[in-house]
Amino acid sequence: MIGNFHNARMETASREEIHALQSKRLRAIVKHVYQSNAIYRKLLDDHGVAPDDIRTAEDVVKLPMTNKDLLRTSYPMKLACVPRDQIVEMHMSSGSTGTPVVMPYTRNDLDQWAECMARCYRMSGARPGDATQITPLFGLFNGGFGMYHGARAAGLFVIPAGPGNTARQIRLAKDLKTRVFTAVVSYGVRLMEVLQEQKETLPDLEIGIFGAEAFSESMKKKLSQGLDIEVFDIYGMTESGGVGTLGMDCTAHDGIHVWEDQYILEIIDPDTGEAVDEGEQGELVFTALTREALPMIRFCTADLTRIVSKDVCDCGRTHLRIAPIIGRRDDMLIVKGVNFFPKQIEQTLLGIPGIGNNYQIIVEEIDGVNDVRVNVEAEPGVTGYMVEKALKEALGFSPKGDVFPIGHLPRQDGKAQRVFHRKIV
Ligand code: DLL
Repeated sequence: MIGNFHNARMETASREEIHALQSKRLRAIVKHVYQSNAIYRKLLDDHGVAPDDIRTAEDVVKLPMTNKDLLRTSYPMKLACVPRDQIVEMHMSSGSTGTPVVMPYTRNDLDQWAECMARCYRMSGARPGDATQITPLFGLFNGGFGMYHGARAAGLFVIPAGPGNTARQIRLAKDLKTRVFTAVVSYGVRLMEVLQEQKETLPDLEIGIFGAEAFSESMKKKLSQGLDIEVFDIYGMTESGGVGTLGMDCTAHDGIHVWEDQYILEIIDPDTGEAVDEGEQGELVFTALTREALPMIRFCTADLTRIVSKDVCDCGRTHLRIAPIIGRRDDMLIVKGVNFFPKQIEQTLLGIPGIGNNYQIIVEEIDGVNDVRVNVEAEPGVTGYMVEKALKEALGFSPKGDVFPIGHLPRQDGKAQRVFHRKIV
């Protein structure tokens, strides 16, 4: 299976070539951050490492790790590594708590983002001229603009729809013959639900590019069957430079290809900071090799995954593949001694016939002890007992299950909030 490429030479470069490029770029980026930013310089000095200590890609482990806190304490742009007049765009993630994270871009950074994102589009089978409906928010969230910059670079026909107004989205998709639909996962689900309610189909739609949220295999299957399209799992974050920068799965659907000429990837044990054995699950840490305005060095993402393979893929790409993101480290729930991620609940719920796509996980703390309640939408006939039984089989304990009619639970246009914490006194 030979895929569609945006940059065939780079996407199929030998691993030796990628390694040589990573080494060269790592040397350059470490010099860049050291020379241009006092906070980075102090971080490296305190860690006892100088730019000249960095020779090859493996030397990345000599560098200090960074995380969201560093970005927050240097709000808004104290960590920027270029003069202000070189900054041409910014995006921001607010997260659920605290100071937001601001990510500035130079012109070259926008090209870098567009390159990564264009590779993702072409990898999905999107071709120049394809009508591409972009539904993530165009704003501080990186989703809309990233998909836009990439679509321009890939020569696609951009429909900058933004989120919401699903009836209008359907009309646009029909009238303009949308072939590629991009969305945060839960908005893809919304589109499917409204089409089903209206007994409508979108015959021209062939490709769905979804991400930004935990994405279970059951949900991928449901979306691909419900919309009759091929579904892709796209990954990226504000700190890496936005959607698509960290890659997407290809038509072989055997892991997310991470653009290794642009990022060095490590998978670490979050407790010790040491590398896990290859193939083991851990926290993804990346170093941005080519960004100028604010390249993150050894950024601890809190996202958990594992390396699937470094072999050449059936699609011809040589860039390593990681498993779909399991969840964020801080999303892990511990209830009655059992550790689990919201995605496991989703996977289980979707296995129950008649169950809807919208659910809430309520973690109730009573006297310091956690209990969990799952609210889920379902067709008539599905009972709380059925939900509790399925969850007990999957998780080993039985959360309370409350079933609501389809359409009853609240929905959001952006990322869906799935987990709610309540303290009961
Ligand atoms: O969510 C970027 C994005 C936009 C990706 C649109 C895909 C589509 P942030 O708002 O900074 O950026 O959130 C980044 O979202 O650390 C993950 O925890 C989660 N995330 C992103 N993509 C996926 C995915 C965008 N494919 C955070 N699967 C990341 C699971 C994802 N989680």
